[in-house]
Amino acid sequence: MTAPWDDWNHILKLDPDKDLPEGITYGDLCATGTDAIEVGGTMGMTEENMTAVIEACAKHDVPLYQEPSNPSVVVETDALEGYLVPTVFNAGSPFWITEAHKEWVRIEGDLDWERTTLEAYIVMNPEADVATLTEANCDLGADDVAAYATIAERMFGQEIVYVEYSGMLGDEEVVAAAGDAVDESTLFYGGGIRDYDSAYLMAQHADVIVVGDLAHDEGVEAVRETVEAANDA
Ligand code: 1GP
Repeated sequence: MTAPWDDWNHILKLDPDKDLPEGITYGDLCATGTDAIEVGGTMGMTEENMTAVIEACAKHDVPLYQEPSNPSVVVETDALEGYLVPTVFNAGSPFWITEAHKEWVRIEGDLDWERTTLEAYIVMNPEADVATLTEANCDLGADDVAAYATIAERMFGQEIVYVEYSGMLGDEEVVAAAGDAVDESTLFYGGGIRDYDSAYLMAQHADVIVVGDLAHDEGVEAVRETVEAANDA
């Protein structure tokens, strides 16, 4: 069985709580050559702002996924290819490992399982909102991260392992160790990719690089460069 992300190199993650640069539209960002758009963020998420971005991107020809940060912001729409749902392996609070997910199922009953896939996050930037919120233990060496990646794949059967440095460029040694550790899982890397070189560096170790803030800070050309690097690596 192949999954869509087996063929991806690049994801553009759009944060509904952040503006786009002046003169840039969601359509422009969808046309950067990225393999998929993920709509998600940590702070300020609502069903309304999620829906607005999903609707704006749905008009364009690019696979569209929601990354819901908690059950109350899930948008049910056929415009989405699916839901990529974080579970934070190194969270200090169990809410972000399984409890949020339990609440989602308790409230909704059966989910759309065919379109719902977990992302096994390893959160590495202690300054990032996601680290604070989930009380993540970011004091991890490359060996810890590799071991988390291994248990995600081998013990927990995760299709996607996500090394998350949101807001800063990661330690190459750590990302390389995660890349070496996974065999069948797809390794996502996100954090601090700002240009061709940083994208190329991380794309050498990860299967898929995730670019976030750059789209909100710089716009289309900068994102396009990262797509090119992801495809070159
Ligand atoms: C955030 O991994 C993504 O969830 C991307 O990080 O915003 O730092 O690019 P940046």
